[in-house]
Amino acid sequence: MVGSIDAAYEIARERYAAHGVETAAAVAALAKIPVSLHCWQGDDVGGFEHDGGTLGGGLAVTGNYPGKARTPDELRADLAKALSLIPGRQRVNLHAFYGEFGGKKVDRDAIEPAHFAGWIDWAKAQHIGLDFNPTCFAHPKAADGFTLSHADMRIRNFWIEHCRRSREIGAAMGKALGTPCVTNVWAPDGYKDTPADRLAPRARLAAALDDVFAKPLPPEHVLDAVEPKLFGIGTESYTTGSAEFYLGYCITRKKLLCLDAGHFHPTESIADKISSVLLYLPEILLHVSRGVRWDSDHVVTLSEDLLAIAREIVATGAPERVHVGLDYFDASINRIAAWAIGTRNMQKALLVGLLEPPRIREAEAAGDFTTRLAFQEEAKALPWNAVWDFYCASQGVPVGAAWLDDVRAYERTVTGKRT
Ligand code: RNT
Ligand code: ZN
Repeated sequence: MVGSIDAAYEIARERYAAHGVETAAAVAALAKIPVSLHCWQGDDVGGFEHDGGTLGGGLAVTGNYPGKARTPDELRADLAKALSLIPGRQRVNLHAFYGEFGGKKVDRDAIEPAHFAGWIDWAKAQHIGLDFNPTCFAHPKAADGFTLSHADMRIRNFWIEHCRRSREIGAAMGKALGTPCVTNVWAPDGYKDTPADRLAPRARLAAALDDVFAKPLPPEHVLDAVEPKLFGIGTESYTTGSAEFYLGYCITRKKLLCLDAGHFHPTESIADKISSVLLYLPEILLHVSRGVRWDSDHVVTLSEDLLAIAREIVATGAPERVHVGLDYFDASINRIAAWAIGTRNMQKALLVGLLEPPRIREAEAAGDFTTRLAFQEEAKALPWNAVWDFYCASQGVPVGAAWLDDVRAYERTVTGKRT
């Protein structure tokens, strides 16, 4: 097996070299792009508050595949298993309701870094960074569909306090782990049907966010991001935090804009947005996902859209300005497989972008669009998969579909035994 991987790589290396592409440089660059694995794929966006609350916020997880994580230790073990199947060093993205509250009722406006000490210790041991999110859903005070833009000041203040504390927790994570924690605010706020006043909730949201971000925190520890969405289940007609709202907010307040691939019109891709927003913002966050009809959160596949997104990240020439996170939840398949499939696909797409023949750009610069198209199409059939297999082998992770055997073994001994 190793012999054939090396032999295939050698042929691929030569083919790419003929196109002016150095495969070793592409692999080295890929190893430097972390992907943040969203913890919520492991337990169907359940969290550990255990108050039996419903998800809400326009989010829905479908499927009843056995074996979801029920405790922080189970979720960490499952994440570690997933990370062992993925080449390179990644990150893990947590939500506030994954804190460890020791069986006590700790409301969202009372969370503290101490509730995440177990996660920080674990991340240290895994040599990975953490990212974070306030959880502005699955809570009685979010039940009527509004949080940070709620008309009732008391409810607004509750969520402002939650988001403030979330930033402090993010900063504590970033400080402890020596890598900035991207802390992303997404508020589900919106109306099912046509609003009479579209402006007032947006004015309240802007003011609430200004309160959330009032305290300066060191960017070496925490990076603030905010996430727009076009619509959700139950917020089909209006979301307070629309794309234009947050684009303006980010540019004027110097925040990271989070582009979620499933948060725009169904045929709209975020690939084309990356270069535009990076003209005005130093850094952005992506929630890589896959929209299917009304759902914005299917497992990421190696689609044309994903390839376009990854290609644009690379084409910026500064992939470190784009923080790559995943955001999907599928409860109908093995959840560890869902992580492995989506993350490996993200990486494959990045690799294809990194292996792009320079001839394509050169042709464009010369006004030769015939050659541009010809080589764009030729590039699709270059043997990037041999480079990918080589990368996996060199990182000591399963090559090809062999990762699924690991998932099945873990299923037999661990997740399949959960009831
Ligand atoms: C919801 C947003 C948000 C959530 C997670 C759980 O539409 O995409 O990012 O998916 O925070
Ligand atoms: Zn998202």
